Amino acid sequence: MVNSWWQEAVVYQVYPRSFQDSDGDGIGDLRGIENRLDYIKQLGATVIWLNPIYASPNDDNGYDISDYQAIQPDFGTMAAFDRLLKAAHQRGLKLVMDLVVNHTSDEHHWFVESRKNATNPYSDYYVWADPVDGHAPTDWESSFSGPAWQFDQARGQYYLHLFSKKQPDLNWRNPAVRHSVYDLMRFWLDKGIDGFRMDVINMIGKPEAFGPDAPYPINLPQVQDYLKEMNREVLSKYDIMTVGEMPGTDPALARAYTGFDTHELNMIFQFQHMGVDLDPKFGKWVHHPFKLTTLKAIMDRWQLGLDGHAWNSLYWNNHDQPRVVSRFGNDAPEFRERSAKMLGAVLHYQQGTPYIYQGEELGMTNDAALTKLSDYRDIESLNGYHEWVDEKHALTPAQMLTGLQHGSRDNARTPMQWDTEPNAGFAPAGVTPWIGVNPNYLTINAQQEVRDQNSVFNFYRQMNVLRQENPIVTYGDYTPLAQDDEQVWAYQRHYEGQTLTVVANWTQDLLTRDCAATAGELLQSNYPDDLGETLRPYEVKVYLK
Ligand code: TEU
Repeated sequence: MVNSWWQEAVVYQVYPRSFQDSDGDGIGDLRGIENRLDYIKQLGATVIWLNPIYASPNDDNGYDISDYQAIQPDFGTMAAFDRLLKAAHQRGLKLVMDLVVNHTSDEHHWFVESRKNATNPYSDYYVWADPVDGHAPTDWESSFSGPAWQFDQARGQYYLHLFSKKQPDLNWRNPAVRHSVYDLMRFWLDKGIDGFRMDVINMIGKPEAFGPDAPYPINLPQVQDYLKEMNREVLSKYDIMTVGEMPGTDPALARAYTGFDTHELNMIFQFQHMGVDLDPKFGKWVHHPFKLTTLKAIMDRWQLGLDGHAWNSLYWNNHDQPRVVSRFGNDAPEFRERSAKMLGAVLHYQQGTPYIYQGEELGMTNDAALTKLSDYRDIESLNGYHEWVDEKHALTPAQMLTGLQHGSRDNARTPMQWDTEPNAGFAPAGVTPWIGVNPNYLTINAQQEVRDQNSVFNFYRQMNVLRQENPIVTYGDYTPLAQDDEQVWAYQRHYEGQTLTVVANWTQDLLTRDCAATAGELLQSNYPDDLGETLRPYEVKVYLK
């Protein structure tokens, strides 16, 4: 165990487009974030992670970067960034940036040059391959529908894009690419930022040759070589935190990437728990029921598998996931607050660094007003509709629209709900935000929740206070209890003679369980009193002994 500041941190994720518009263009911006730093501080978060704020043609909301050393004009200027960083640091808040270097925008000058011919200095910066029998070299599909290869007339070759065709994959086999990336990392680190969240960083290793047997580029062994080199050349020179976004990774691999003695990254974002409700054929577009025991078993494996060796990142939500209270909780008015608090507690009392996605601390829900295709902005959602409805005719428009309501990333991207003013206080009255405001902002908003001692906000704030006061919350080990229980999630933590017990009812039913009997003093709960063995709907109880 290393006892580093990032293990004791609570991270608050800000999606800049949707956080706070300060200049009335309907798009959130850096000045808006600066104006809201005190709110984040009040919540008790210690680190802010910003989604990409770099220059981008916005095919994928900033995950397609055309200049890593410039600020997206919609968000402000470099001076505004420097001011934000300073203002955060003045409040004792650290700032972590998104690093998107599996791919760039096709409008990045590296790619503009690269596609001209095979002899220029950037020709080998991307993953180019010759056609095989007049076709793409492999049958890989892009994450945003359609083939992962795009034919380019000028070069007479295909380029690889694991995401949109405006996101060509960089060729990490080329040392010049790696050193260009290290340079841009130093640019930001030398400004004093406190770390990076690394986008799909386990996809940067590509096979040497492409053909029917080439392995899909995820977790190839080269990834670890590159990360070790990056650590040696850059990361190890700064006191920072790093978290790699790594779909398709299990605890054993996570230990390889983030083990305390590994010298690669500090943490990863794993995806196994986000897979529980995916349909085998249609993925996130068809609602798939899951069992609580499945979800618990996944989280137990991560808790037990990393304990003492590596460090978990704990998340239910981010800008790619539907809202957790609508997904794993219950967003009906009578259960929303209780279930949001229960979900928060079950996650935050596990071992690891918790990540709170903007609005999660308010119990913000999926947006029931996203009913027509034209309500959506997200490239994955729009392409998914065309793939499943227009091309494959596998889902009807109505089925797909229902799927989008449950699964679209736009559920997380509707504007932050600050108050009951028009546009929920996100943008001035009369302005049309880039994506619609969830109409439930009149009842779910920060202003009311900050004032109300029983709000979801104040429950999260209290969790953060209790974490600071009780090292067991950070460092305790994890023992699952009642693993076969389909309705209750219970576990214990142990640390220096103390025991912390969490018991949570995941249903809207009244249950009776005896595991709370000898658990000690009630540290936190989402009900005003303790009925002992009785568990009310979505009740969570946290005991300390
Ligand atoms: O996401 C990568 C990823 O694996 C998924 O979460 C993705 O959003 C999608 O659901 C795949 O089906 C990262 C970013 O978080 C995401 O916003 C970007 O769109 C993506 O990379 C490409 O940069």
